Amino acid sequence: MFVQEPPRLDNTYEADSPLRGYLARTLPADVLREIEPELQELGALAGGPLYRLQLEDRTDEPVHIPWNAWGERIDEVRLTRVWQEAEPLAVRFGLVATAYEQAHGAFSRIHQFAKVYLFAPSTDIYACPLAMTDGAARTLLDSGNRRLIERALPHLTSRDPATFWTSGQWMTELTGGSDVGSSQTVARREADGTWRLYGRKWFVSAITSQMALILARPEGNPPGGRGLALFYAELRDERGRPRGFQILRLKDKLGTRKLPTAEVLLEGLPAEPVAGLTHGTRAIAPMLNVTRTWNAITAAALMQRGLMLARDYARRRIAFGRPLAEHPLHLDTLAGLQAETAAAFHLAFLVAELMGRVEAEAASDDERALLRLLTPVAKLTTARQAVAVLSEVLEAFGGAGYVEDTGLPVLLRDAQVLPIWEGTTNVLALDVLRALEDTGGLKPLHRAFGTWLREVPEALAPLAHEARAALQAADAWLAETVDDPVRLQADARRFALTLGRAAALALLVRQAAWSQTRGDKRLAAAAHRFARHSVNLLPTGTPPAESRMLALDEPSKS
Ligand code: MFK
Repeated sequence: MFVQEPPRLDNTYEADSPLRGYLARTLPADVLREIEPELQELGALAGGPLYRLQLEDRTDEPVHIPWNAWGERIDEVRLTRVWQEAEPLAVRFGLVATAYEQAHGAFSRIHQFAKVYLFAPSTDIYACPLAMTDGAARTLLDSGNRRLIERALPHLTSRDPATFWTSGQWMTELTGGSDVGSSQTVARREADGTWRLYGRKWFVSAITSQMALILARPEGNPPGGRGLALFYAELRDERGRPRGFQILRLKDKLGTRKLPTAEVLLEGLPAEPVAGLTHGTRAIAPMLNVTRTWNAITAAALMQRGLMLARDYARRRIAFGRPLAEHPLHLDTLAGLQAETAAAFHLAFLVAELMGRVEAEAASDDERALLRLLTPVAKLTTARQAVAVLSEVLEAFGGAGYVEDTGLPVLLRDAQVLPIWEGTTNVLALDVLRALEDTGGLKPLHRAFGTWLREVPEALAPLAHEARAALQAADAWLAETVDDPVRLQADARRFALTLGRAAALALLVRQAAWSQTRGDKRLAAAAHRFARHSVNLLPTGTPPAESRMLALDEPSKS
C-alpha cells in the first residue's frame, strides 16, 4: 500500500540561502567566522530535535490553575514542553542578551536577529516573551531610570536561566486595543508614597513573565495617551504567588495557542513609575518598535519555514506520474512564494541592521530617520506577506496542508496574528504618516535608495528603475494629498505598502547585484519575480465617498 513520505527539514541555517548570502554581504569576514558555529548549531537544533518535539507536542496547550487544592489563589500557568525547553535555550544562545552585550558593535542586532530567525519557527511563538523582554530592556534604557535599569537589566539580558526574567507588556484593554489612550486602569498613590494599580487588562501576552511594563492613569490625570503613565511591576512574590492581580482566564485564540495570553484583573498591583507621571504611550514607544521588528523577523522566518517544507515535499510527492518538482505550474507557484519570502527577509533585516547602528551610536541622521519610518513599514508589509505565503504553502500540500497532525495548519494560524498584534495594518499605516512628521518626509528614503542602487548591473537596471518609480509615486501622492486629511487616511495603507514593497525590491536588487558577481543568480530571479507582483499599490484605491457607499452598502446620496 502506498504511504506518502512527510516533508523533512535539514539544518535550517545551512539550507537558508537568503540568510547566508545576506550575512556574507553585510558582516565582516571575521565576525561571520566567529558567529557561524552558533548559527550552525541553532540551525541543526531548529531543523532536528526542536522540530521533532514541536510535532510530538502538537496538541499540548498551557493550562491555568487558579486555585490550589486547599483554596489558596495561586494563578499558576503550566507551560508546554516546547516552551519549557525554549527558555533555557534562548538564554544560552543569548537571544536577548546579544543585542545588549554588543560584542560585535553595530552588527550585534544582525547577529541577534539571525539567531531569532532560526529559533522562532521551531519554538511555538516563544519569540513573543523574548520580544517583549528585549522591548522592556530597550524601554528602560531609553527612560534613563537608573534604579530600574540596575534592578531589571541584569535579569532581562542574563545568560543564566536561573536569573533570567522575561517581561510582559500590559497595555491592551477592552476600551483600547489600538486606541491605548482610552485605557481605564488607574494608578493610586498610597499614603506612604508607593503606587498601586487597579483595573482590567484584556489581552496580556505571555502571562508567565516575572515583570511587566504597564500603562495606567494616575488618579486625577487627563484622558488620552498623555494622561497615562508607564509603570514597572514585579509580578510574583518569593513563593511565586501573584502580587495584587488575578488571572481571570486564558484566551481561546485562533492561533499562537501555546502562548498563554491572559485576561488579568489588577487589584492593587504594587508598581513604580518608569518615566514621570504622564506621556505613557510616548514612554512605551521603544517597546513597540522593538517588538514590531521581532514581528517582521518572525514573519520572514515563518515564511521560510513553510517554503522549506513545501520545497522538500515537492521533491517527494509524486502526482500524475512525476514529482511535484517536475510540474511547471507547481514550480511557478513556489517561485512566487520564494520571491515574496526573500523580499520580506531583506526588509526585516534592514530594520534590524539600522537598529544595531543606532544603538551602537554608529548611525547617521538619515539612518535614524529610516529606522523610525521603516519599522512600521516592515512590520505591516511582512505580516501581510506571511499570511498570503503561508496560505499558499498549505495549498502546496493539497489536503495534507489542511490536516492538523501534519503540523502544517498551525503555520497559517500562527501567521495570522502577525498583522493583528503590535498594531494592525491600518494602525501602523497611520504610524507611518506620524513617522513622516518626525523624519521630515521621504528624503532619507530617497537617499537610501540612491546608496542601495548605486552599482546595479545592466540586467537589473529596469528593476532598480521600478523601485525608484514606486517611491516617486508615493512621494507624488504625499505632495498631492498632504492637505486632504480624508484622502491621506484613506490611502495610508496603500501608501505604506508601496513604501514597503519598493524598499524590498530595491534591497533585493542590491543583494542580487552582489550575488550575481559571485555566480549566484537566485536573488536576481527573485527580484524579477517580485517586481512582477504589484509594487506600487497607490492606483488601486476607491475615492473616499465611494468607499463609504461600498463599505457600508449605503445607497448613493446624489
Ligand atoms: C514574535 C512576535 C513578537 C511580538 C510579540 C508581542 C506580543 C505582545 C502582544 C501585544 O501586547 S499586542 C498590543 C500592542 N499594542 C499596540 O501595538 C498598540 C497599537 N496602537 C498604536 O500604536 C497607537 O498608534 C498608539 C497607542 C501609539 C497611539 O497612542 P496615542 O497616545 O493616542 O498617540 P499619539 O498621541 O499620536 O502618540 C503619543 C506619543 O508617542 C507621540 O509623541 P509626543 O508625545 O512626543 O508627541 C508619538 O510621536 C509617540 N509615538 C507613538 N508611536 C510611536 C511613537 N514614537 C516612536 N515610535 C512609535 N512607534
